Amino acid sequence: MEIHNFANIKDVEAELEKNGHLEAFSELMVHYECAMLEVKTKLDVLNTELSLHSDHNPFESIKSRLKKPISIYEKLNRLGLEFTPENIEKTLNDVAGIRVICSFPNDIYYLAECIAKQDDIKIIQKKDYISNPKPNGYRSLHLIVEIPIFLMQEKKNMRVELQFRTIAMDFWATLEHKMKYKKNIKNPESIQDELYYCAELISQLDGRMQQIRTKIEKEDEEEECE
Ligand code: 0O2
Repeated sequence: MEIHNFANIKDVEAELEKNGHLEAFSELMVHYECAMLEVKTKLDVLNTELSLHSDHNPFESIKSRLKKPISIYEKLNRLGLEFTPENIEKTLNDVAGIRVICSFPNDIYYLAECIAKQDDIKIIQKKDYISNPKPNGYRSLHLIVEIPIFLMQEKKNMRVELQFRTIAMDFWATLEHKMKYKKNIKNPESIQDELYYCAELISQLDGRMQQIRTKIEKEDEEEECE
């Protein structure tokens, strides 16, 4: 298979055009966009409904993104696969991605449970990097979900990657991601150790914030009973 170093989106489009895949690729991207919208709406509905029953929203913000064509190409390339719409759909789970930033760790599991219970959603994969953090300290809950989208002529199941994190986990992951690309680091081991240490501190903070919130909720419940 030919390996290209695409400089920009125009090069990727030219490659797809050359192989007669551009139209199917564009259509597939629209389908992923629709699936992302469906999942995002479900989360917004849950957030609105849950805020009725408690004094805070379970999530602070949602970010969604479609994987860039160049990143899709590179991932297929790493897997030794050709850049075709069929391979994208068959192999990749993270073309459509949603990141949900929650206030407290318990909100993450509660929201994920609410999503998993919905009967038009199928959980394809669950990776709990909160209970089992990555060796570098990375924490988040990852779900791959399958959701139907209703198009003019057909109903189609699409996969979307969902990442749930607390504000604190997102703070760490965002900065770590930025620093990952820094080349020529003089002492990589000690940097890794430092980042791991920060991840542990952040996890302790999340735990303490959760304890404070649970305490406040208990006090509120006791007051209501009086
Ligand atoms: P981007 O730009 O965020 O999309 P797979 O996707 O299954 O082939 P993997 O590594 O098994 O690959 O998937 P996993 O573990 O579910 O992680 C995928 C995504 O989680 C990454 O996407 C990151 O967004 C995030 N992630 C995983 N590990 C780390 C980490 O150590 N640090 C940070 N900051 N983020 C992490 P991409 O495609 O790498 O990037």
